Amino acid sequence: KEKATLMDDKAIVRAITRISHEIIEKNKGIEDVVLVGIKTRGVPIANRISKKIEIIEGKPVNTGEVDITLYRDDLKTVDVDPVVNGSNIDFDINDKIVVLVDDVLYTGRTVRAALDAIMDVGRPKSIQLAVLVDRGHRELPVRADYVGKNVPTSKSEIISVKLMETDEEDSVTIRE
Ligand code: 3GP
Ligand code: 5GP
Ligand code: MG
Repeated sequence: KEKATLMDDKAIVRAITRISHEIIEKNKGIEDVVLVGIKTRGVPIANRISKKIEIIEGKPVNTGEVDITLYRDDLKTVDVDPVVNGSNIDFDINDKIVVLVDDVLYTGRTVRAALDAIMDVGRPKSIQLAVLVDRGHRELPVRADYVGKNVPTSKSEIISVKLMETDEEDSVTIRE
């Protein structure tokens, strides 16, 4: 029941700043880089990375979103896979480096569904993954290229990610 703070507002800003620099470094610039946030909270994180990269590189980065519906309700653990509910990517992703962005990486099933959504839109050169929190327990061969914070969790723990854009505060907390 107790809540422990894993990241405060400053830690979230620093993690997003670092990830932005890592994306630029790994890809030797942002020439072919586009960002795609996974709804809900992957979207504001993608937008923040986008703004940060534009400040650092002086050039805008195309940023879109995909909506993956979790038919599986994790809090009740009904094993149904998440499916693509729609996407809003109004730019060309062919031969681009697509950086998928989400708040929490857990089993990897949401990311797998997001890969489907992206490959429906075009044929990127490559797809990378950025997450604010990796809580472990992967059920698929999915790993993140950029991680804000690695948080070993038990399956019964829940990570709460709050962002100004959706929750009027920036915080990452953990509770049982
Ligand atoms: P998000 O869409 O912003 O990522 O999964 C739906 C929402 O429920 C997610 O918001 C997520 O933040 C929240 N949530 C909290 N704990 C869990 C959990 O253990 N599993 C899943 N799937 N979602 C969780
Ligand atoms: P996965 O599909 O990898 O199991 O879960 C990833 C998605 O489920 C993320 O988009 C995230 O919203 C949600 N999720 C899974 N576990 C948690 C958690 O502990 N906290 C939060 N906030 N979201 C979670
Ligand atoms: Mg999410």
